[in-house]
Amino acid sequence: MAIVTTSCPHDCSARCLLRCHVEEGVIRRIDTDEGQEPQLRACARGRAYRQRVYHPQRLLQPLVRTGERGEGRFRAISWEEALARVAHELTRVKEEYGNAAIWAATGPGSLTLLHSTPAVSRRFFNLFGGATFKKGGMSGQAAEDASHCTLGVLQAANAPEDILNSRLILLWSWNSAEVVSGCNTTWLLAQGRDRGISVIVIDPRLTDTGVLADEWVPIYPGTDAAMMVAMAYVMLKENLQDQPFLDRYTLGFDRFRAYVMGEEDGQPKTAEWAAEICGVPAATIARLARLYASLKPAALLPGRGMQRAAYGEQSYRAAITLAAMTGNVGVSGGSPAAHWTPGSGEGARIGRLPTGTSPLESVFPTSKWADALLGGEGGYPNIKMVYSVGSNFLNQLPNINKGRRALSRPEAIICHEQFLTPTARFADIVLPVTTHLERCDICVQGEHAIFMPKVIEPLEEARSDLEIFTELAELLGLEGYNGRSDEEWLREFVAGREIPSYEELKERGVYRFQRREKVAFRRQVEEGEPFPTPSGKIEIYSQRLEAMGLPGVPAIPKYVEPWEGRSDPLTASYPIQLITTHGKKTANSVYANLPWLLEVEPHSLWINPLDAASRGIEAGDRVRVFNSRGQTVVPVRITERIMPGVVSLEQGFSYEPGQGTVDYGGSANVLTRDEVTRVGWGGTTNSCLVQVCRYEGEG
Ligand SMILES: Nc1nc2c(c(=O)[nH]1)N[C@H]1C(S)=C(S)[C@@H](COP(=O)(O)OP(=O)(O)OC[C@H]3O[C@@H](n4cnc5c(=O)[nH]c(N)nc54)[C@H](O)[C@@H]3O)O[C@H]1N2
Ligand SMILES: Nc1nc2c(c(=O)[nH]1)N[C@H]1C(S)=C(S)[C@@H](COP(=O)(O)OP(=O)(O)OC[C@H]3O[C@@H](n4cnc5c(=O)[nH]c(N)nc54)[C@H](O)[C@@H]3O)O[C@H]1N2
Ligand SMILES: [Mo]
Repeated sequence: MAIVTTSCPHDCSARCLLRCHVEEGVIRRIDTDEGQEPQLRACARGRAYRQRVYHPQRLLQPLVRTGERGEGRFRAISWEEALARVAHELTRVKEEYGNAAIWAATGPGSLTLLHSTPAVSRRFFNLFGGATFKKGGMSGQAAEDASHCTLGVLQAANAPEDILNSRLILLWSWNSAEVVSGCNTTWLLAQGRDRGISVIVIDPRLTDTGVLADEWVPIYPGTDAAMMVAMAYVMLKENLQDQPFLDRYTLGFDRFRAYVMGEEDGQPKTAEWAAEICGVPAATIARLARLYASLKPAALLPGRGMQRAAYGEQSYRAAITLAAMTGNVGVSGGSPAAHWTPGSGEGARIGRLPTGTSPLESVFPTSKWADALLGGEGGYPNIKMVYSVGSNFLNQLPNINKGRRALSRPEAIICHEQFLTPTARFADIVLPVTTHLERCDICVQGEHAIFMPKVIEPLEEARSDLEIFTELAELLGLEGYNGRSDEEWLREFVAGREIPSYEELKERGVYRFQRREKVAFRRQVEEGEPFPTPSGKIEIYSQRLEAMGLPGVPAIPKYVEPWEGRSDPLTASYPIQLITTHGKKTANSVYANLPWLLEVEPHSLWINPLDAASRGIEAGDRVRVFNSRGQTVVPVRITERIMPGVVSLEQGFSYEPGQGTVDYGGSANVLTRDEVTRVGWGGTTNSCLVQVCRYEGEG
């Protein structure tokens, strides 16, 4: 049996090592790195990949719709016919309505250097004369906007292993034991804990990361900025802040102080004030403030759940401010508390498929895609055709019931997919795509690159997105889309870069880059280099935000009361806050159909025993979770691992529509609101009120 090493291409923020045991062209088993530490050890999802490649529901032939949109009735057609139809529709819509009428719905299905779903589509549509793209991330948009206006960069963090130099780690909305963020983050965390570093988790749920920590601090969703501002109050009141650091490196701290002390609005932001809002006892807030200000160096590591919310910018701005107040920016063992995702910013070390530039600037906010298709509202481009590649937007973007209505509008919907996802079911033509195991590629993340050889031949008629667009480009007479073999591209990506040679990468399988800078902003703090902001300082007061003058976006970090939070009048009908999380069984909507992974933990709604009891909900029940936008029926898990007043549901599971607005698949987005954060149009799925009741069956 041959052992072939590769990795995964999906959107989970890690690139680990998979070892495929192949016999006569068939994968028999997949395991992972068992070598020297630090390993690139894969999770259960990667190791279960055999079940995904050979899944009985894999799409292996081009399909054309025969039933109504969404019904799921299709007939197989030849590639020749399928591509001719797609080319015809592209030409027709372009001629009748112009390129902006095409929504190129690209998603993160594959995030590698060559077969990248966003890159292959952008390259195609840029040659074709442009298309409309969605704008504003679901992932970390508000965090990025906050980091950019405060620190001048979209992302920044110390090297992952630097947490071992910390004395205190505050994992704020961060669940690295389940939500992957680099290969070894949790392994490092476990080592840190064993060395006696204090680890504290602040999260409405006791996650697996919380289980590993010394302390779990439950907090109401959307209220983190209130707690952080109160920590600042305690520090100022007791004179615990690092004033020399603030004087030297920050801008506008006095204005923040005036807000915190109540000089601005008459309300001192005391621990008691925050306790009312966030549900964390005042004594705990004060204790954490003293701890963070005294135990140094300390790393406040923010996750993204708290910013995928109304006014999500504020929690990150407040976190960065606390990091500055405690002098933890630019020091080993500290953390700037900025947005961070491993794997970005590494592009310069190795090439990738060039996308060219768009001849057209046409966008709408990601969460507003249904409004754009429904037309009228918002002045969005008038969409007549949807072309989806590596995206499951109907299931993954908010307000599925509105989305479903919107999908009756376009004249044509085309989808490249591996499975008949909720989105693909609405397509007119579905084109079957290979998995990464059936094509060759390279992936990069953080400090390493992994060569991804073709492990097996493509199953039946599946083709790569790149092949599909190459053929379409030929049919449409577009020149210059692709004149190279996959291997020629990969050679070009490696040539003249840090990796010595293509052959060496192929031979070794994994290449570890030289680590560049271990401590973010070290030069700014040690050598006096300016921060990359307009003032050269950490902008606690941001002139840029002031100039924008957006409602709910003050120029200094403040707690801004969220919509669909605990004080919203909507609580009269929908009294419970729903958070929809990323989980260990899935990478967004990928893997949600693998039986092996459901054995890890069944899909369920988490609810506190108090909330269950007051509703007559018992273990083993199914519940109906609902609000004005929709309802979903799911099994319940009654557990003290979630605080009262909050329920949680892992996102990614497939929409299975019943009558009206009901879903039986436990799909989170039948409930979520299609609203965006103010600065950069980020997702706000965690600002969502619901009611829960026992499911008694229909009728
Ligand atoms: N296994 C796995 N890994 C993944 C992914 C995946 O689907 N599966 N997805 C990848 C992608 S695309 C992304 S964008 C990232 C997402 O990474 P994150 O956004 O960080 O992940 P989430 O699970 O949404 O949120 C993290 C934690 O925040 C908590 N939380 C929610 N709301 C609040 C709040 O208001 N305050 C506080 N303090 N905590 C809150 C949640 O309970 C959760 O435990 O993960 C990446 N990694
Ligand atoms: N309620 C709620 N909703 C959320 C979130 C949340 O926290 N709460 N998180 C959001 C976040 S952060 C993200 S990033 C989005 C992600 O949501 P999407 O952008 O829709 O991405 P995925 O769910 O990763 O879906 C990728 C699709 O690509 C397909 N695919 C995989 N490989 C390939 C390939 O090589 N080619 C092609 N053509 N297709 C391929 C997969 O089968 C899958 O259907 O979800 C968002 N949705
Ligand atoms: Mo994401």
